[in-house]
Formats: sequence, structure tokens, C-alpha cells
Amino acid sequence: MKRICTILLTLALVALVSSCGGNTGGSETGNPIDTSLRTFMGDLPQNQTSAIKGTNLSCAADAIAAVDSVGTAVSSDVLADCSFEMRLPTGRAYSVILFNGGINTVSFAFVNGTGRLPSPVMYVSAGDLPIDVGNVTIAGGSATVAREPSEQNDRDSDSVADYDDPDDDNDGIIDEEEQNCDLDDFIDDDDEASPCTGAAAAGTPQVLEVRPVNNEGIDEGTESVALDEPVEVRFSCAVDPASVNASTFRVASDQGEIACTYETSDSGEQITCKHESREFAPVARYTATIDGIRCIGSDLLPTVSWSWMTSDGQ
Ligand SMILES: [Ca+2]
Ligand SMILES: [Ca+2]
Ligand SMILES: [Ca+2]
Ligand SMILES: [Ca+2]
Repeated sequence: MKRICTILLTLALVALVSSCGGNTGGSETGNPIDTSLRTFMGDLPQNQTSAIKGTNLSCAADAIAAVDSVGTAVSSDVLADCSFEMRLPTGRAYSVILFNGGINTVSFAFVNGTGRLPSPVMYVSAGDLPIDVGNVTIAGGSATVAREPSEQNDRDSDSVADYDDPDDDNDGIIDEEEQNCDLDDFIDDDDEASPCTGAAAAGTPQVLEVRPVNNEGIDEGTESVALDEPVEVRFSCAVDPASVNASTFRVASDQGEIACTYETSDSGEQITCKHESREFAPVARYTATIDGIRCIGSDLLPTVSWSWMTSDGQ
């Protein structure tokens, strides 16, 4: 099922690229620079093991796609020198995925600032220069970049790059407290597909970020969670470690529960379920449920659950 969905997505991407093939924008001498599109570029590693057994590709992937919160994708072939370059509409957030032979191989993990979990989502603000992420490194089931997009964006045009700006969109809500009620990592402000109807009241304890992100019913074709990937949660409060256990933080598929070793961050606001020696089953849907965890000071966090599909483990 996963592969069929992936192929369908890829076909959609191919159709999109074909339909957009003639639109290269107008930046010739004398034309104003088109700030509604911005170049996103970088260099993939060479001679990585292909996701397709028996093939010997010279680049880590043969195509790249950027997908926004409603699933609209822009894709591009990776060039012979393993570089990539695409033009993305600005003022939007994207998850970025690499493909080999039409199969999604790995998702990017971006660092969008301090105090936040690595994110599959990057923002593309208007800007004069391309977003050039430099050399891409692929390890542990995700792709990381030499230069973060958040260092190259200034979403509110205050001359402080998003990476260092505590409130990227200058809406008065600091980045670490921006809400994302469907836990897909597109914050509510950027999420046109979000089912959320109202923000939780300020100061209400809540789950702010999770890894792997929620993609139940969101983006079936673009999921590839490594079998040993830890499950991380960032809360709006320091949690009481005594309230974290196998019944209040459950991770399970229809094949049974994963036994977690729970770790709490120094701030007390992040809890990680580690399970390296007890891997996820391949191509299975897992659901995590938070039910009964308390903030220090005893506020009970609301019950939330989210789910993801695991990779084929190849
Ligand atoms: Ca800024
Ligand atoms: Ca920021
Ligand atoms: Ca904000
Ligand atoms: Ca969201």
C-alpha cells in the first residue's frame, strides 16, 4: 500500500513538473525580480546505497520534492553532478523528500532554531538570494543540511534571520509556543489543511511538537520512519517524570506495544521514548498516545494521539 501511494504521489509530481515546465520565471536583465518564487538548491552526496536493490546510482537520489501543507508538490530531477535546484512559491512551509526510482527514500530534517526539535518542515520566505543548503548529509534515516534554510529566511523582514529570531512571524507568539494542533509540524498559521478551529488558551498545558510527526490521513505517500527512530514529544510545561510510564506514553501498532526507555530533557519539557534494541515492525502504522502525563504543579495534559508509517527497513 505504501508503495502504491508513493507511486501515485510521484505520478502527481511528474504531472506537476510537466505542466510547469515552461514557467522559468522572469529574472532577465530589465525584468523585476520575481519575489513570489525563490530558488531552493543544494548538493546531494554521491554513491550512496540506493533504495532499490541492485541499482547503482551515482547520487543519493534521482529526484527531490517539496510538499506544502495541502499536499501541493514542486519536484525536480537531481542533476548529473548530484546538485538540485527548484523554484518554490514563497510565504509557505514545505516538507522536503528525496526519491529514487519513484520511491521515497528519505525526508529532510531541518533545524529551525534553538529549543525546538529537528523538523521535517522548512519555511521559504521572500528573499533576494537563493536558499542554498550546501552539502546534504544522509544518515540515520534523514537528510541534514550544511546551511539551514532558517538561517537564510527572514520571515518578518526585521533583519534577524528566522534561526535567531524568537518570533519568526512577529505575531506575538514565540516560535517555541506556536501551536500545531494536528501535530504534522506545519504550525497552525501555515497549515491550510489543519482541522483546528481555535487555538488553545494561552497557558493551557499542551503538546507542542512530536517526532515522528503525525501523518494519519495527511500525506500517505511521503512517510518513511526508520525502524529505530525514537519517539519524542515537546510539551508546553516541564512534566512530572513520575507521571511518565508505559500507560501514560504508549507506542503501539496492531502487532503490539513497543517497550520504551523514557528520557526527560534537562528542561523537563521533552520526553523521548527510546527503543533501539526493540525496533518498529517494517511498513506498519504506529500510534503514540499521551494520556495521563502531568505538568509539574499537577496540571493534567490533554490526551493526544498521533500516528505514522514505518519504512520497509531496507
Ligand atoms: Ca526576522
Ligand atoms: Ca526563530
Ligand atoms: Ca510567532
Ligand atoms: Ca499543523
